[in-house]
Amino acid sequence: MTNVKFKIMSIVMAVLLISQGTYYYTSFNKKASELESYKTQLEQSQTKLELTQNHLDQKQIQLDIIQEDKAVLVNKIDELESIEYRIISTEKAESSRIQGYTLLEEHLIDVDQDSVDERVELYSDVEVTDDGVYCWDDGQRWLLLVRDEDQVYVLFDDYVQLGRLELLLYEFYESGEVNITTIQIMSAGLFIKDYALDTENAHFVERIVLDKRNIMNISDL
Ligand SMILES: [Ca+2]
Repeated sequence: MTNVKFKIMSIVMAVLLISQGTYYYTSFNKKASELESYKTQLEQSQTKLELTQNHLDQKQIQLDIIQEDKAVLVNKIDELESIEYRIISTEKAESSRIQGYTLLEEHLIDVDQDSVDERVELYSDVEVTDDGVYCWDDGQRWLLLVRDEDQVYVLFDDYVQLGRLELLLYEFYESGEVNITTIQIMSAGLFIKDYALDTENAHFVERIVLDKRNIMNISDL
């Protein structure tokens, strides 16, 4: 090989090496740039994911609250639907109604708030001796009346086996509304009923507050 040929070959080799070095350099820069871009996108995705997760958490909290509210409403509806009401209208007072009964309690109270007292009367057909001793049997009929002049509301008229009927009267401070509650205590049952007068419609509404039957009452009766 002549000296000239050797020089030419050297120049060609140098050009090839330089161009290949430039290629690798350019390729490396491109790879680093893409990597950086992907990393940035990943960080942005991570941020979006966290924001979305926070949003989901807040929605889940709202959903839990709504579900709790729904459960409360369902319970209230079930409770109201399970309440049994009975309408008690007035009837003409007949003395025969209380024949054979003994008056146990009597209360004068203005139930319908017309400034005239009604008479709340609790009777039982228990016999009383001349000495005033009550001869309680295994069971008696009990009668609870609200007497309004010549009309009566018969709130309770039933036989109570191995038990008694207790009467509670109470008045609401603000409205002055009077309610009557009976507690029927028996060896095999326990019943609480509440009576409120609907003055607009002139009838009582009986609501069963507690109804426990087929029980063995272990309290002292
Ligand atoms: Ca009255």
